[in-house]
Amino acid sequence: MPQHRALEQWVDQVARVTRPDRIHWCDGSEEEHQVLVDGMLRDGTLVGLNHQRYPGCYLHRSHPSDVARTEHLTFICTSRKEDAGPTNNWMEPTEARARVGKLFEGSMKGRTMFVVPYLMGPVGSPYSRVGVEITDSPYVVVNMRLMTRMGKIALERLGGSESFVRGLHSLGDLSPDHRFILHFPEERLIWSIGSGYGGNALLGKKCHSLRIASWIGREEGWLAEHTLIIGVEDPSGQVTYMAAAFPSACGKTNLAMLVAPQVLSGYKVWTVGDDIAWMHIGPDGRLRAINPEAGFFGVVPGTSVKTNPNIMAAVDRDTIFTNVAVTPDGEPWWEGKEPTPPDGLVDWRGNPWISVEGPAAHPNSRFTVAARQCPSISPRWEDPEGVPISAIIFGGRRARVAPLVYQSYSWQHGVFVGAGMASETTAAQSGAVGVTRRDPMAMIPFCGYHMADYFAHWLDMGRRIAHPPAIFHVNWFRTDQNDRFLWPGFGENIRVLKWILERVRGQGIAVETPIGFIPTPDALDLDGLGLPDGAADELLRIDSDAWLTEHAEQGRFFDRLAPRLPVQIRQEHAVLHQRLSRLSVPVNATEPPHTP
Ligand code: SAT
Ligand code: MN
Repeated sequence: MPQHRALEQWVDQVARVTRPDRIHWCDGSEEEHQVLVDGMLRDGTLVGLNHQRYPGCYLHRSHPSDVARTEHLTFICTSRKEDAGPTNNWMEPTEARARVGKLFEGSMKGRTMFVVPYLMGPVGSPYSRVGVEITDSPYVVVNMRLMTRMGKIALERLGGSESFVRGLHSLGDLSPDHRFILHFPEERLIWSIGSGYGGNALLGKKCHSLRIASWIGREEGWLAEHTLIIGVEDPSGQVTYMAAAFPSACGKTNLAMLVAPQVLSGYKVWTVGDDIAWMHIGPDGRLRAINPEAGFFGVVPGTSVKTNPNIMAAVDRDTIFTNVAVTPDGEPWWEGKEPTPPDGLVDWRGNPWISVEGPAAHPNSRFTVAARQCPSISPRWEDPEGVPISAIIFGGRRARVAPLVYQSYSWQHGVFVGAGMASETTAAQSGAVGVTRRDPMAMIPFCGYHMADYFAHWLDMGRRIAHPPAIFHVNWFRTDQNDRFLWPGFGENIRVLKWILERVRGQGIAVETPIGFIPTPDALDLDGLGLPDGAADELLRIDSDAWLTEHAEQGRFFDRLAPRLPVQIRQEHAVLHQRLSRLSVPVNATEPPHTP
């Protein structure tokens, strides 16, 4: 199939080192998919599920030590250490090649090497990019087929160009001691060995579309962000597009597919993307977002017809489940699917489930499904020009500090709000769960360069966008004194989106506070929600002591980024401190300041 010299040379060179038994160039066809699936069913890599109820669905059980991204084994290999910055692990490129290159020697012996050309972004979009992943995992190939535009279509787009991201992946021996996920942004190169899981192995996703793309985006003047993209349709039929950044496993997929409750059924959310956005300044001076992905790799536990009916309707066919439990009828099962677990479950490791030993499905178990199967998919999700973004929303899990929603005063202040973000960790990354970590723009694990330069790039983008989006912060996870969530979340989040929509149109009541514009409790449409007395006030309360502590923690984080930290971030940080010692002043329907 290939007639591409640079690509062929690279494939030959990799084959000489990794020594596979066979090389297969993937075309992305249905026949190829079936052959791969049949092979994996034979060797146990995939387990068939109940094909009456779940046609075309399969289960994959990953190695029990390989169930999430391993950030401590993820490296940025820039020639200068300071370009990777203090928040990334760094390895010197020559050392990285020597150390990890050894692990690739003969790593594909006895296996097939798959060459997987893929396109990130809609076919025909000027913003889309080609990558090629070489992998010895057929599970990776079938996932890449769902998550990207894979095969022939990508080679056609590549044509004779040598400009593609190279990704080399091998399962190696799957041992965490021999696991490395390396990025060489200057060479547009990714090396990943020792993991078959999600973001470690599907190299088009976090490795290419965020770590490498963020580097390219800074060079070329665009943004590669860890954000969902939605269109919010109001009762008049007007659709306003928003991008929202949350750390992994904080509900991006659910927000991207939100279904409004009956009282607000005039509002509809259209899904453009659930995880990543590439945003360019369009000819119209607006920020235009495309979803580089073609599928969803979402967290399964907690998903039900109540929390996300759209994804439930999507994952009942042609879906790959990873690390879920199985019922005796061969149906996939996970915590939160139904209130009571059925008898006779087999757990994610493949053993009879014993509840005291932990959940039946792994907390980071995932579904992989084509985006087009989602009933809420936007008619414009493959618009080659992207959708115009009117609001950027940052968010995280904060039990106490952050209010339900607030709006920044300007682009610069909004960049500071994103830079000051923090969230409590989840099962999406290995390590302790529930620990607060600073996670600016939800990009800490995914920014391929120095975080201070990243803030500078955001500030610079603001100067260049004629009509910049307004910037907000939300927190669905605020709890009361008894650690109970104050906000019901899920479909009810439309109430917050509605206020955001009003604000970007210059409407919506807000009060000016030290941290930004906050809605008055009456400005939020809480009709029919039945929040307990005082809950709305508590959700919107700013606890100045907690904020002063937060301010100090932000300061310690910013200190780590000095001396590259942009002066504007320092200024905003200082101004926040001044404002925290002032009283709130009520204002009415203030036009949000749109100029940076
Ligand atoms: O495994 S992934 O990194 O792709 C999923 C996530 O953490 O968002
Ligand atoms: Mn993510």
